[in-house]
Amino acid sequence: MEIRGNHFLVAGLGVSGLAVTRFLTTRGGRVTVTDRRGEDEIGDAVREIRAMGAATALGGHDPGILGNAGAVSGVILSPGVPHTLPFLASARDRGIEVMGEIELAARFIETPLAAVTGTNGKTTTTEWIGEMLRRSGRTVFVGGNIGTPLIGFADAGQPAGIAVVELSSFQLDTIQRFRPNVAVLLNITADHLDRYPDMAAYARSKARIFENQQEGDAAVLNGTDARTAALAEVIPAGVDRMFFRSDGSAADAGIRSGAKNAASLLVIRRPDGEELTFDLSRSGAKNAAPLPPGRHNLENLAAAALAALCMGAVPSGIQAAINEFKAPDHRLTHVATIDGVRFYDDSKATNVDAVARALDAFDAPILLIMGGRTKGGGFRTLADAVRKKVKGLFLMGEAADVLKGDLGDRVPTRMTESMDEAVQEAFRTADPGDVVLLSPACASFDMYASYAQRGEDFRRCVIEQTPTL
Ligand code: UMA
Repeated sequence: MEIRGNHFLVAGLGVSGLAVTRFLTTRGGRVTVTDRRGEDEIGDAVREIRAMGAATALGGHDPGILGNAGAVSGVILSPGVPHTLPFLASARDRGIEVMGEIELAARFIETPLAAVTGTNGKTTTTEWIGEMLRRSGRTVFVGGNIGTPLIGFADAGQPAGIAVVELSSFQLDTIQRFRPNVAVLLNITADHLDRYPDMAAYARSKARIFENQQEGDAAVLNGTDARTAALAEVIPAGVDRMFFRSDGSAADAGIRSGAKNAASLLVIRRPDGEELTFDLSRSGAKNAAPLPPGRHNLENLAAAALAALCMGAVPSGIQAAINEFKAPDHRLTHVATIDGVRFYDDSKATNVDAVARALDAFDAPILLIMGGRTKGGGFRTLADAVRKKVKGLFLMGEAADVLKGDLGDRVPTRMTESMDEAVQEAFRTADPGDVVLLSPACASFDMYASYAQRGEDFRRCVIEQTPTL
């Protein structure tokens, strides 16, 4: 793909759009950036791209933009920009290539690459693969949907021997030739139904991670999740298929109870029949941190170990990464224990399945804080779990009424106006031994800039509950 002297339209000026503009302009490309937000709303990034020499068309995606911008040879989309917008249809009609940031990056990357997608667990698994490879002596770039966009890795001259990337369905929607050497599909449950017409369309988007794989590549799938396992049929012939499971039944990677059930083992069966076992007790580890809680994290671990082995990790590196891995923040993160009440921040749980997993991870009664901006699909699938595990429900944000309608008849429910009120009320209702859990099942954007900011606010509110002496 020729960049020098060609003109590109970059859609969306967030993290991806900024990185794409930098990549293209430093390689001699001409760039016009369009964003639905205006200059005032975007702020510094506009100055930054102008300093790079880019032109701007802000405050909307004018359908006439392709004509006004001069001959455009490619449109590069940020993941948050729907690939179905009218001005993109008109670009395609004119024979202009429309691709996402991941596709653009893939065209310039030669580094062996592992990619991870799924509704939940992507970040933990991606980080875990990275850690297993680092502990095996490899240099690794970890990024994509988390942290540094993949185009940033290309822009920096690919300064690592292996790339491990988290991919969202939005990013997979706009690939063409992107081909990971190892592709991991963790699970598929309801999410982003505000952007996809139905679950089938969302699942098709996820399955695109396999579509360009070739003989010698590997596909790692969740054998316990029926919707995911069924997608094995779309994997091209010749690609090595591997399944992981967390329910104890046979798989390429599975979990087995250890001696006297005292500890669990991760067991990986090599194609030649050899078994590799990894101790999950973390006993004897120098800097041992607790293993991230919940059955879903055993699945994430099994998937990560399979993918890391395929990318060249050694067993001792995997064991070291099991012993010392600290899960990323805002995922069932223990914040504090006050008067015997344990507080957990699970702000990243932005869909119903993530909340179901969180509820499953605790045996104690739960005071559950939910709410935010709905992503469509409703919350009724949580009704049974809420009835069994939840002692009180504290709702906030735009989705509070819908949540009340879907779950409010199951347990005592209170509508709250703020995180402060939700945390105070939950704490007031809790008994020693109970869990206060923020696991919202919603996006954060009605009240916060990100799920991380929401999690930090929860933490602040919890800390303020600590009695001063
Ligand atoms: N915009 C438009 N037109 C539109 C929609 C958005 O111009 O129709 C503009 C917005 O005004 C804004 C810009 O696009 O200025 C934002 O672009 P973006 O939403 O693609 O966000 P980025 O900042 O580029 O971040 C994206 C990912 N965001 C989304 O997919 C929504 C980040 O994932 C990712 O880390 C980053 O690229 C680097 O790859 C975040 C995310 O929430 C963490 N992902 C979702 C998830 O994990 O569930 C998919």
